[in-house]
Amino acid sequence: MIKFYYHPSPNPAKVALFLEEAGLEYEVVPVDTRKGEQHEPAFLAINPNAKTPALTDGDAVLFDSTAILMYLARKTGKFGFEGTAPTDAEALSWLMFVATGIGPYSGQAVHFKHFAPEPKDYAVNRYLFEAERHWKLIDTKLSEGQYMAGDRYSIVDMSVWGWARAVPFILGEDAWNTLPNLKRFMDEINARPAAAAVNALAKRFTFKQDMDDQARDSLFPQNRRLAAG
Ligand SMILES: N[C@@H](CCC(=O)N[C@@H](CS)C(=O)NCC(=O)O)C(=O)O
Repeated sequence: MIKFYYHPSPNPAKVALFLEEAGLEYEVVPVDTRKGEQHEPAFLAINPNAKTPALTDGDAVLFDSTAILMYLARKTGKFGFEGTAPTDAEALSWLMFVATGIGPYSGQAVHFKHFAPEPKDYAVNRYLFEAERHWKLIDTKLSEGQYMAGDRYSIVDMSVWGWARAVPFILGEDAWNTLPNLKRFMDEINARPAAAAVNALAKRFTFKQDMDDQARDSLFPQNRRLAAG
């Protein structure tokens, strides 16, 4: 049976949506990253990068949400794009744009905006600027069709959905007013039973919420070097 290493944050959410949409059976293994469980040896044996999500399927061991989505699409024959048709090429580009643009830049925007110590104006401006630019590109793409790959619901949409749920936290509470096509897309996906199941999944577990010393040390271990002087 598939084992899904999960935390209720954007990258695992993409995978949770796939698992629910595809109706796959899976066992959830919660990884409480604010308690440092991502650094435990048993988890590092599955994901040496110490981040969620990860997934095992028999002997197959996967980490990185985009790799997992591509694997599951191949395994099930659902929600993927395998060929070299122009639409498949375009979908692949957008999938990687989410993996290498939306995720890392929005993640850093959140880090500097909400968690980094002062002075941070330069970093906040850089990452927020890029995150806003990236989300505008997604919004424009979604003005051209129902989904990221035209009229086909795919892993690109699941990838966008995982991160877009955090748009107000990333860009600000009024962000939906500036991204109407993304808002339309989110309303549509949020209405799907699979999205409701992902929301229910988060409620099955009690993950640490406090951003206290343990959480900061677990999520931002680089700060130990600053403290050491
Ligand atoms: N490229 C990776 C990034 C994974 C990632 O950053 N995961 C976050 C949650 S969205 C995490 O586990 N953070 C805990 C940490 O950084 O210690 C992916 O797409 O899976």
